[in-house]
Amino acid sequence: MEDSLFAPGHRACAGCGMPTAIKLVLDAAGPNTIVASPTGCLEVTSTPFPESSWRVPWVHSLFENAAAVASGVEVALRKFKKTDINVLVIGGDGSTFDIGFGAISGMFDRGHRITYVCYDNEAYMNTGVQRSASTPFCAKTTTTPTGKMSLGNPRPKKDMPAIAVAHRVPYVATASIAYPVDLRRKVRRSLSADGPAYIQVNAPCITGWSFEAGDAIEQARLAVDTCLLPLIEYVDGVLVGVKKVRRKRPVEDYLKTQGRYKHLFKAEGGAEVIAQIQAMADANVEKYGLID
Ligand SMILES: Cc1ncc(C[n+]2csc(CCOP(=O)(O)OP(=O)(O)O)c2C)c(N)n1
Ligand SMILES: [Mg+2]
Repeated sequence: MEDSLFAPGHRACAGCGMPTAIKLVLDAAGPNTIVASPTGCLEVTSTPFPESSWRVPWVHSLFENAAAVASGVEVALRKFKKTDINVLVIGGDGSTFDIGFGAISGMFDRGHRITYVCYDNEAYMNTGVQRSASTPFCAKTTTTPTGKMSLGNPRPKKDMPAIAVAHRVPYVATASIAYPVDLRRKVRRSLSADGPAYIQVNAPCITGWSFEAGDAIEQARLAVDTCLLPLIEYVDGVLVGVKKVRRKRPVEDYLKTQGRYKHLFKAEGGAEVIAQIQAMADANVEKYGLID
């Protein structure tokens, strides 16, 4: 990884899935790339002053406006006829699903040639594992604690890819660090789209999800193999790509390996919740044709 555009020496937790996602995205985009990132784990761990892991030009925005900052960069490049430079936003789920959502919607609507990559660790990790709209149903976070009164997050995960498709942008995809060839291909394809693109990369968080050290890739693979994370691809609003699941695994295989779901195997009502989560996975199979 010495020649990676995302240099080693960053301060992400040992075993974090995010740096792998960032390396794969930058590898695919290449050196002719400018990145804007909102506040979050990526920003704080990759740029402890005066050091930086970024080997491409990188700008830190506010939490809520990375898509607006990138929009300005893209317009300036177009004005100067520098149309061979990729403009990326790489941000967490908190800024993508919640706090920067308005700026993203505007970026999509104005039609900028920008690929927006969300590294999705399913909570506000940098500030201490608070729930975001990306947090899955009944996962434990510090703002959705578990106990007699609660089995964790009461809401299902917001369907951001569907919201991106609803903006009629030319390219939308989900991706996984467990499928690097697929991920890199999707980034390249997004960059040749004639307009905004959205790619959501599942990025397991060892601290917030609480799994065995060294298991980030395995966690990412289990999310796909249980059908909780469909790997899908839309071009001009049409579903053109679905990664088929050869051997579907029960959701318990995923849930039981993570501390954030531990309560479901002990508390009253936990079995019903697991059945509900299984039904969500089964609905994905139906909706996207995940199994041949
Ligand atoms: C407007 C605003 N609200 C809240 C914060 C505090 N804050 C900084 S990072 C962060 C969490 C980021 O979550 P996410 O985008 O999911 O990235 P992660 O840390 O999980 O990688 C929060 C709440 C902020 N910087 N600005
Ligand atoms: Mg997050």
